[in-house]
Amino acid sequence: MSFKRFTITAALPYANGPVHIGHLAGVYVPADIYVRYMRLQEKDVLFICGSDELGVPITLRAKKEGISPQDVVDRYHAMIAKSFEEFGISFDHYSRTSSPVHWETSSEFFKKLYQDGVFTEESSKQYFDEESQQFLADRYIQGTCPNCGFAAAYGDQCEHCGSSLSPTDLKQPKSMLSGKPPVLKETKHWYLPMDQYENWLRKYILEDHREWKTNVYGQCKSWIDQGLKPRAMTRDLDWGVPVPLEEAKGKVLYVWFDAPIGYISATKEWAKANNRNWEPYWKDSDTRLIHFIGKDNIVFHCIIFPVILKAHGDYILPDNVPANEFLNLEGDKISTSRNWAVWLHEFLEELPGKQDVLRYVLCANAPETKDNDFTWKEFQARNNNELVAIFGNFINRAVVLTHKYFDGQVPPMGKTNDLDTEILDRLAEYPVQIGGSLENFKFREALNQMMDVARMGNKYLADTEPWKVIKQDKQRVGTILNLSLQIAANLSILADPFLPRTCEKLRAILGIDKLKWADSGKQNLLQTGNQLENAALLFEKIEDSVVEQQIEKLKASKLENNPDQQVQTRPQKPEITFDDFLKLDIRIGKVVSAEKVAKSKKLLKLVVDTGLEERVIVSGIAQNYTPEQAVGQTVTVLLNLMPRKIMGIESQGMILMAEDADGRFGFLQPDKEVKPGGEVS
Ligand code: B3M
Ligand code: ZN
Repeated sequence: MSFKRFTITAALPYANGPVHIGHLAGVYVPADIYVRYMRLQEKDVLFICGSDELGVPITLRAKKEGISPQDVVDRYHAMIAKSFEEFGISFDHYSRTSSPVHWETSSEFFKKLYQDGVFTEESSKQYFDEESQQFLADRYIQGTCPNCGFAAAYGDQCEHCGSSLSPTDLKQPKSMLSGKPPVLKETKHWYLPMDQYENWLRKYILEDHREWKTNVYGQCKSWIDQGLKPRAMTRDLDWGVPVPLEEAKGKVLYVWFDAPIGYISATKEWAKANNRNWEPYWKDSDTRLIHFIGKDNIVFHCIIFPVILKAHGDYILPDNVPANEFLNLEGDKISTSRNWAVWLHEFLEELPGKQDVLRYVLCANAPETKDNDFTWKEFQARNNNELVAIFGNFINRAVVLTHKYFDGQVPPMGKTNDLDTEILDRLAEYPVQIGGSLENFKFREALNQMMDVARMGNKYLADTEPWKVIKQDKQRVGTILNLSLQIAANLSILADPFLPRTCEKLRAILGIDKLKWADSGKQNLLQTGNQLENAALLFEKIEDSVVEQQIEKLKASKLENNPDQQVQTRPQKPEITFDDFLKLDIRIGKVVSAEKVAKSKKLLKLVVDTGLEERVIVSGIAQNYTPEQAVGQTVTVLLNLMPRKIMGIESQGMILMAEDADGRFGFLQPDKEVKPGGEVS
């Protein structure tokens, strides 16, 4: 089937934190590459996204930071939108689910389904906090895990043993709002009867969309084969779109009901701002709807949202959902709470101008079929060995030689030999190959093919050696350079979806406007006599010190965010012998001076009088003590801990701190004065 227009969506990121490289690699870079490619093909394509600003994830963050949910979403929406813009993620519209159009649209959607009798109504007993007079979301209940005995498991999951739970599975449940045991109370909700759509889903996905990526198809199949259960589309919560029913006062739409509808609301906003009609993009059967998402969102986009759309009846269905797996960081799962991430706003500050490098590395190593790992060493290697040594080097040589021998003017293409013809034939094939890979969502493969064009150019220059030929045959050199520059002009099209900023620079150097995909493969993109600008370096080498600094920063984050410190009433560690204990040299010390560690929120650099000498110790207490408050404090020091480098500073020992389950945090101090050097035993 040939489609007339394309509605491309990228998952709406929760506005409860900034975005990191995992988001970019999994969703936004592939979506943007695809969209840019479609635009180069002059397709009617609409690229939609926005911030997901409702639901429990937002209220949890607000509670943690002690601010209102509105403040949370205002802060992070602005931050996220800016990061996307900086990385060239070229949305036609970036909206937010707190927008009035969205509230109206999702509310109308619910009403229509309700009026058509789609929902089933069910009452069930759920945990209620009598003190704060509200029902508790799963994440607001903590208790003891029935499987492993961990005391701080959540109502939906135990983060200690990983098992997924229901709130009523927890032993000794406690409300996180009041700290009191919650009571079970009857509440009514509106359910989407997923079970009734099982056969329809089997046909829609398992029969009609066998072409979906195997990871996506497999997950859908296993969900369907397990048997689908009705799912509540409403929640007892005070942050969300109110359920538009008299009898549902105080309830809101489930965030996974309203969020995908956010794509539609955003389309309406875009249409209004651009004087266009939104409806064809969602209702005409010749529109192709594609959702770019991460693997944790597959069930919502492939199963629940399509059921909602189908139940409504007026809408087209997703035609493909090219979900990616996850990106890990330096061998560990990316985690917001442990601050184990490369945050985009920090990357922009610390590695300015390197947006395309990150886009490149994340695409080259995208978690398309399995989880992948991002390492700073690989980032450096791909920049230096690929972008600098292949892409940048080829362009630079072609342009510099043209300046040297032809005053920067494109020389005429003379008679071609067999090698030239072979190169030109190959050049003509690349757009088809690359386009084919892109259309199949094989972005890594497409990137590699694009780089093959640059590799071919480099090899051509190495084989033809214009710097030698110039001595006897300037005309031949003209042909070689013309051909090389035509390859460069082709790259300005073929690389554009991947490296948009670089291609803008490249076009400026070549003195050409943005071309179309249909132009690529041709050998006459540059006119003879066309004046080139001076060669500007497209990429620069990244030194060891730059990536080492990033690695150090991550190491420091690991030390600061030792998960053991965050766990409440952690079970006892394995027994040790008395001799083990005697190995520890613990003494009383006094803080002589203190200062903040640059680029760290949590670290202070302390100089401590240990009775033996004054030592530098780096300690993760900056969020609890200012340097002024730390100076003069009596502290307990583990003296004989092997020195470690933290953020480039050698730390000689460790200050022992006490922290309880409520987050109270303080120095360990003797109740009578003990002088520095006093031993703890
Ligand atoms: N905000 C979940 C996530 O960020 C969710 C996606 C919504 S897409 C409609 O993983
Ligand atoms: Zn457990």
